[in-house]
Amino acid sequence: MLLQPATQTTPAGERAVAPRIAEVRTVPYAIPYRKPLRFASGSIDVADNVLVEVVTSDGVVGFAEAPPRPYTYGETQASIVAVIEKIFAPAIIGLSILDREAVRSRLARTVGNPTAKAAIDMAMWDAWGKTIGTPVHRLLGGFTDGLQVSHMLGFDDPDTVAAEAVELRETLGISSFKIKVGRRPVHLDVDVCKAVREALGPDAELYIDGNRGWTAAESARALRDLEDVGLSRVEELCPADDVLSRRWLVSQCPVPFVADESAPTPADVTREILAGAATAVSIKTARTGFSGSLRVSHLAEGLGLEAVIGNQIDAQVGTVCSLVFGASQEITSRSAAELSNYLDMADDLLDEPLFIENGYMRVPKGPGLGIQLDPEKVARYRVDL
Ligand code: MUC
Ligand code: MG
Repeated sequence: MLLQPATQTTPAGERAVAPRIAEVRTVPYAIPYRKPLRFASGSIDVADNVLVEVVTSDGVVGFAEAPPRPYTYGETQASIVAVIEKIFAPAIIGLSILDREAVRSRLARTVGNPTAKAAIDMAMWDAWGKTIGTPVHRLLGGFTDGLQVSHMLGFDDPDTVAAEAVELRETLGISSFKIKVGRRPVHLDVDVCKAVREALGPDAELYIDGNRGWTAAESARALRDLEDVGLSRVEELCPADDVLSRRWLVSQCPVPFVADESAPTPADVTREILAGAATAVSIKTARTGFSGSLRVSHLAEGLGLEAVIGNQIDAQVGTVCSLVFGASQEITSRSAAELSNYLDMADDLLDEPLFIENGYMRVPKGPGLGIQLDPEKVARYRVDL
């Protein structure tokens, strides 16, 4: 369905024309991981994501993707497709591509479904950037041209994890690593962290993420046992719902304690920080899009918190969204960003793969997100035909 463009009057009184949202398409696809990632709350063997395309009344196609994480947010590939097709698309078709806040408000009538909402938001930004020939990175703030990369290391034995870290440093120059811990005896994870530190030496940045897998007492023991490893921060070691014990843990934690899945929205961040349940935040564009991530990063800035660009185990489209956003803001550019887990996938959808040089990833230069899909790959990996 082609709609008439939305006619708006600019403050200067000129007539300006903004395209409307004509169609919202979903393309579920599946690409296996060469090396599955295992962590305390789940594991990933296949990227069963949903590509979301927002088509404007001018025929411009903006896109982004939604990665389902059932064990964290309750979304599945099928639920993302269904909520977009049945609820979200009908609620926003006909609005201007610039009506991002109105779209956000209409989607917010439905609780949950964070990655479905985020992908629509980011696809709208991509469509607008393409419409006016400008990179989204510049529309968001354009702070710097790229980010230092941090890699997430999943569960394995100490030697294997250490060898993976060494290889990534030697081949791509990555020197920041997040080690997954939790839900297994503390000493196993302590051994992994010590092996990685020993293999990389003192200059590498190491931090850990428990995905709520330990109790507060186990976490406190791990922090003591890891004192010599020199961690720069720790993330979600125990559940935020263990309200008093989490506060007890955070009050004795010698490094920033990152809220990730416990604080995906500005309201959650406010609650968790004021409750003493965290002292830093993870921002994931996969769940807050660009419009929500701006809110969280500005809130973090106002509160004086470290804000780290996290990885929802994104494929390359999602990785570019994290990169574009992270490099657009000063606060998120200060820390290495978790951008590299797409490396573990067997293939991807972009016509030109992303690359990391000297541990650094540069923002693509083209309009919108600055990337193109390879139509042959989209056709090969889509699972709905
Ligand atoms: C992380 O930082 O927790 C694991 C599950 C998920 O949703 O994100 C990842 C990484
Ligand atoms: Mg995390």
